[in-house]
Amino acid sequence: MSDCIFCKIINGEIPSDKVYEDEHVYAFRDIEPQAPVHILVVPKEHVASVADISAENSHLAAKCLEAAAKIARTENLSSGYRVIANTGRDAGQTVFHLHFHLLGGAELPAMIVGDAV
Ligand code: DGP
Repeated sequence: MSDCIFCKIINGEIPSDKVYEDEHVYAFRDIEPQAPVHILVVPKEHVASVADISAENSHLAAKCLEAAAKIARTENLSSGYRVIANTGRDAGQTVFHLHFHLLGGAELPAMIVGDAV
């Protein structure tokens, strides 16, 4: 999608601190980190949110989670991490390109990513 910030990051139009890339997935460090390790794992194909996952594209979500597990190993998050997909306005989703926040590197607070209600 031409006006999607994450599509522009994937295409290289906007710079990012890339940590992982494969055929289906691109992962980069969040610009506003909320933990010592805060990485966004996104499918290269534009899917707006978890609400748009279907039988046709669910393999992309699976690829993202597979990549998240790999990245967690390379980032040495063996003591634990959190994977979050804010979905829709009430959940605080601000970028409507499916993304999984991978957070770790410290003991995480109960609420993280997006404002607590
Ligand atoms: P969410 O609120 O779940 O939609 O998370 C969107 C995240 O995207 C938020 O933590 C900040 C991050 N973000 C937004 N714009 C950029 C950007 O241009 N570069 C990077 N690296 N992260 C961004």
